[in-house]
Amino acid sequence: MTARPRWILLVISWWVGAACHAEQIYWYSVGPASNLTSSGAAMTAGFSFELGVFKDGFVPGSANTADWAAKWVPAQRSTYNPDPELQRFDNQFTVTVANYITPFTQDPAAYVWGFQGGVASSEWILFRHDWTWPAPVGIPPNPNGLFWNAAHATAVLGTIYESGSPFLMQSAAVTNAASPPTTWQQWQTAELAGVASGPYDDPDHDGTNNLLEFVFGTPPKQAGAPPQTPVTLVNGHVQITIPRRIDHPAVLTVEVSSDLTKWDAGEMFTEAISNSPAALVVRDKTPLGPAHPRRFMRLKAELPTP
Ligand SMILES: [Ca+2]
Repeated sequence: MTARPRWILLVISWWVGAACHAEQIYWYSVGPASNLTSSGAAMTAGFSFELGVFKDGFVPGSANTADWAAKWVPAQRSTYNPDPELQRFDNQFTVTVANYITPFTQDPAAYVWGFQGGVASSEWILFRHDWTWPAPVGIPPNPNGLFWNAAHATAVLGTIYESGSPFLMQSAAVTNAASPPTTWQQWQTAELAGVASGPYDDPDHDGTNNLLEFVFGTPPKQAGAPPQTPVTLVNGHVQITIPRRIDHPAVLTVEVSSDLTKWDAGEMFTEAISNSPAALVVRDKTPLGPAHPRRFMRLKAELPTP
């Protein structure tokens, strides 16, 4: 008869111990609310919000947007919900001993970065309040968690009206800067629910497989024209412009050939002219001429090895 009370005591002890080693961050915007892009259009489900910090003591500002993505260390992502009755993002993150690692251990300022990636232009909003990344064990222990409400925040980029009028959040247009990366797995989960979701499947039957839809940021469930990769001639060298999504990481290789049979790639054969958010530009090192009256190019896309 004495064994049962002892068992209950052990369970209670474990539960209290676990609760003391985690801090909850509830981060959210209150909705429904008017949340807009720079053009005044309503934010869509294409918008993601990430909770995170910048490493190396980096302080983001409107003048250094090109450096943000390289310094950004996200803890969690939330997709914006455009449902008219919701119009918000919300999520909760549990800070544990396991995920309390550099740079989160250095009492960094915490931010929320909302973004919709694009090739020519992206939409961004970045904001924070007096939010400092917490330790897994609150000192003193915080039984309620932290509530980080976008309405209370100050925008580094974009605009926030705490009252929600004329809107709550509005993003700013950003060109020539990369948004935080969206991995193949994240994109697959978000874009390919309910259809053939392998990289070489083509559920919308438009001839562009899912991997290339990912690379170019086109909708994989909505048939469209093939991605355009303009080719020009520069001083006799063939040059291809690939307006790929730099925030959708994939391994891209341009191969060149004189006969469509033997294909070559690598620094001996091609030269990367630029690799900007707007496009990857690659030039054939072999000029057109009597020895090479015809030159061909093709693009190979592969998923990054994990
Ligand atoms: Ca397709």
